[in-house]
Amino acid sequence: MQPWETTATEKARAEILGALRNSEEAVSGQALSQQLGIGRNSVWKHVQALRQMGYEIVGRTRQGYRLLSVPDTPYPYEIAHELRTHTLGRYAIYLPVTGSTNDVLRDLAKQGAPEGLVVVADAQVSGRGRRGRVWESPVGGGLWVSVLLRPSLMTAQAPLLALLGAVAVAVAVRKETGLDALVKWPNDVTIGGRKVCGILVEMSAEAEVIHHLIIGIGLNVNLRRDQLPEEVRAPATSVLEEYGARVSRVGLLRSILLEMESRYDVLSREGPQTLLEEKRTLSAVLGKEIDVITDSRRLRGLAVSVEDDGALRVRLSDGQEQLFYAGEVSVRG
Ligand code: BT5
Repeated sequence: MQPWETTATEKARAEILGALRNSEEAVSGQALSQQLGIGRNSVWKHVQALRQMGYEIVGRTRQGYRLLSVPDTPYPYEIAHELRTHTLGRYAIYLPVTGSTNDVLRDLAKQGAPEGLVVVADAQVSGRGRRGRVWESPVGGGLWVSVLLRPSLMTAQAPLLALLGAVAVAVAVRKETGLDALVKWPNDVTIGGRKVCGILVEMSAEAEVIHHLIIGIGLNVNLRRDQLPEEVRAPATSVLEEYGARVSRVGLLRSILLEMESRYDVLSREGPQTLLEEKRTLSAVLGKEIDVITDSRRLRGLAVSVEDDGALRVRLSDGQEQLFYAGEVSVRG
């Protein structure tokens, strides 16, 4: 049995939840026991375990069990419920706390895990940004998620998948909340000029061919700004802070997976044009005066366009145009 495969215990719990969700009336222990082919005592144990996980299930003698509420925790059962994707999120692993979801998924990818496998954690103790930077991942209100892809693309096209992640998050946030989420080149999602999400793409490749690619998404959902350390607080925000109310993390995750998948299908079939067009309409930087910070320099100019390979074209103060493939951007004024 592979670590990403559903265990018999998980299957039984998913079936119990399915039966309770589908029924307006209480479902008897006897009926569940028959449906699952297990004893009533085992049913009761599963129900107890589900309660501990935050499911509110009432049970009365002779009346049976009734599901009153479900937790907003990205358990695989919750992700799978009404998930409309064909591949992404069909297998999912939930961890209350881990080092980095990208690391967990990389190890599973090496063991042959299937495309679409999702690892999601409630907290990360060594969440990473790019170039060894720290990604703050406190418990409870974030979506710290990694998605495994096995694209037939060349390594040079990997930045397109970071873009795909950012566009999918921005669109999902817009659809779920109506907030004006934008994509900030190269890999952030911002709301009102503040960073709400960062994307970290890591891959394993050989001779220009990608073996697997991991899209790591860090999205501040139901976090208050004061749950983040002071040094990242000012330029950061969360969906909660902008929307003014909590939103379903699980619902948002399902929506992100769906938006990712539809764009991934189009990208694989038709190439990057549609994605790049969409990125242009969602861009937080195009047409703006910006500073571009690369390893060695800080340059000032006007963000003119995003090229087909994902590069940012900037018209510098001296009128010259330059392409940037990596770096940081800060929008001025
Ligand atoms: C990123 O890096 O923005 C990519 C972040 C990716 C995080 C996900 S979570 C799931 C998966 N597992 C991981 O270990 N990582 C991925 P970068 O562009 O380098 O930005 C990092 C900078 O963002 C930091 O130096 C801080 O300034 C800021 N920052 C850190 N935590 C933040 C947070 N929670 N919200 C907003 N900004 C934050």
